[in-house]
Amino acid sequence: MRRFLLFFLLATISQTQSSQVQTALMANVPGRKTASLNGAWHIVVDPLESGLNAGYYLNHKPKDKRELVEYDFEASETLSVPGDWNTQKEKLLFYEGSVWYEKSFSYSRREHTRVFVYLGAVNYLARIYVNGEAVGEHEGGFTPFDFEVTKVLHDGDNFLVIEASNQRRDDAVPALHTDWWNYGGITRDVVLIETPETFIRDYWIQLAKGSRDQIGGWVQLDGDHRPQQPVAIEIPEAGIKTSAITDAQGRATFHVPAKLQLWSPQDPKLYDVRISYGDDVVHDSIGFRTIETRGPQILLNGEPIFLRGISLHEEAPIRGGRAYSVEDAQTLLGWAKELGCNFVRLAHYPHNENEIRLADRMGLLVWSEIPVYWDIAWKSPAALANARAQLRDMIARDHNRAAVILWSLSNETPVDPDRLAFLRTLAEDARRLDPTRLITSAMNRVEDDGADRHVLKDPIGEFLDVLGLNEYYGWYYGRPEDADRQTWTSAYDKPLIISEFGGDAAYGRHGDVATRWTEEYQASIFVHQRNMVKKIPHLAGLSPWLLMDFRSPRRPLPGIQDYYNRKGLLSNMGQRKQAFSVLQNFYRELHEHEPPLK
Ligand code: GCB
Repeated sequence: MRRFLLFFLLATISQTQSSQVQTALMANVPGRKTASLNGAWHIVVDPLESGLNAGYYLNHKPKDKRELVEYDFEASETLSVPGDWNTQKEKLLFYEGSVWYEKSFSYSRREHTRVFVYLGAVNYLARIYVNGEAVGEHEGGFTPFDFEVTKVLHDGDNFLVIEASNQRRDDAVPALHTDWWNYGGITRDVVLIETPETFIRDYWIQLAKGSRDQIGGWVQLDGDHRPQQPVAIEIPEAGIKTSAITDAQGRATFHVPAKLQLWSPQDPKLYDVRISYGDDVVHDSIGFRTIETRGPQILLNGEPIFLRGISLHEEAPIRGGRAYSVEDAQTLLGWAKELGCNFVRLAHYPHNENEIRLADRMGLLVWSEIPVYWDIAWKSPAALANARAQLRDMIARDHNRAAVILWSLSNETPVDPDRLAFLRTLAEDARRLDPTRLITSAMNRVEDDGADRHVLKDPIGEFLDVLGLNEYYGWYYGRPEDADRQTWTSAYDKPLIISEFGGDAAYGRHGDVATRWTEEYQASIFVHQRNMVKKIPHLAGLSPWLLMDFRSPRRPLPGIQDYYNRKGLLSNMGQRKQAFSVLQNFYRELHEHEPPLK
């Protein structure tokens, strides 16, 4: 036993030493030379996490008939990657714990190249091993990460083992309670990326802050030869061609005058942008627009805009489970368009990159959020470090997307000094990492100033640009018609978005407007919310709760919820409830009153 313990300790130490910590993300993976590792992976379900001690990552086969080895990936069942495990195998629907994934593949690296393994997302904790060597560990279920594997890859046969765990913890982000399914596993694409020895890791190419005719930005190289190197940026359609030299850290900054057709929901113009350093050439499709606030207004390209939005989870229509494909995103965002939206709130965590890129092409403005949801261990330095890393990576992945206008730091968090300090740190980070976009949070604590008068005074409002307010008149409190009498103001001269309202209805369940769970009741909530929000003086947008029904363990009511939150305007099978057309008509009305595009 002692000897075994010593072996285990040594194994753990050597793993930690060789393991990498995630640093700056690699931008624009779809625009690089990649080899997909998607498909069938062998799995071992490991509720007691014995695989770490037993060395599953070694993918060991018995040397002879005497040797005791108690796992065998090759003979084990498979799961499809990308995809959550909960909806692929019935026995795993409620599973929370560890699953080991294994994929064998053959690879031959070209000379003078480097190779990275890139994962779009693993929920929640991931430990990555290549050919039995630990290469890295990542925490956070919705942000991508990459690790270099150049030295551990063999020419020919290789294997990748990933331990994924969706065990909830009170110091994790999110912590123990959420109103969504804790879908576990490798939920987004896995690819190998081959790059030159020194290559373009990341770049920022957007309009310079406060300008509509200057592009400002930087290109970051990675590799031994990164200082004093020339990099070039070209936008052929706009006649732009410029170059810059990297500094000692490998970063080249540039500033260039540009006459551009600006991106907007009416005209989501994207330019082909070519970024090059020697033989390393990356193409991206980038839109250019400005976003700012003036008092209670949000200005897009200098003009006030009202955000006609809808909230949505990243849940697959019809098939169910975590959405991951472009087709999933097309269905979801297509419905948002049919509803008359120019805006989507992607709740409550960063969604797949393919969805943001589609929003860029479709002209949908995006609110993107990290899962600082309800109660978090506000005093825990580990929780703060984790939230900061998730914020950093959300911004890093999407900082060239014109569609994204709002970074959201949190949803419905309690008003308390520790939380204030926590969120202040996140706000400072967001401003430093991206001074061009707006910062928001969805809040739900208001003070009453007499009957039916509500004032949003949450102290985090001080450091946000846009205030999000979730309220559930007619569902969690009051009756739908009570909403008509409610007034909402805020203590800040800032734009206000009603970032959630709504109520549950099971598709096809009918009754009178006073009967809960019916389509009529839900539609009545939307009718009265419309009456109410029309009177809010600082209102800059809406993102009602929500586009489509989604799975939640908090919603067990048989025959109605069956473990789905039924606040969707569409059922999870894509059937429209009555409230869909109530909101659609309201958005048509609002659209007709919009000033014409200049
Ligand atoms: C909320 C939460 C959201 C829930 C929703 C509900 O306030 O922000 O995550 O799903 O209410 O249905 O209760």
